[in-house]
This record gives sequence, C-alpha cells and structure tokens, in this order.
Amino acid sequence: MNEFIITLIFIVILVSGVYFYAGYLTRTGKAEDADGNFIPDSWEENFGWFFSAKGLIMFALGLLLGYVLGVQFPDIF
Ligand SMILES: [Ca+2]
Repeated sequence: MNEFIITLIFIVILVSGVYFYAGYLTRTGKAEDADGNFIPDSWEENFGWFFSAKGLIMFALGLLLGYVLGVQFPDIF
C-alpha cells in the first residue's frame, strides 16, 4: 500500500511539474504561445485535453491522495 502512495505522490508531482513547465516555457518565451493561454501551442495539438481537464485532474488526484492517506494513516487527521 505504501508503494501506491509513493506512486500517487510521484504522479501528482509529475503532473504539477508538467503544468508548471508549460507556464514557464510560455512566460519566458521559450515556446510559442500565440493564443496567450500559457500552454505551448505545439503541446495543445496533441495534449489539449490534458490542460482542459487540469482542474478535474488535480481535484481527482487530490481526492484520491487524501482518501488513501486517510485510510493508511487514520490517526493523522
Ligand atoms: Ca497556447
């Protein structure tokens, strides 16, 4: 079960990192962002859904992580 938590935390960090990196690339002008939504336009073609669902993905991951931590460590809450 601990491996699952570690995997989950790793996924959260990875997903957050991708969003952060997209913002970094567009804000610093390292990637083209003609429509100004802080998502590199070259990514939007194939991974637009990943950014459209940002709120939902982060919410689902947070919910899952909170639930798993609550089950694994019932005393910390
Ligand atoms: Ca864009």
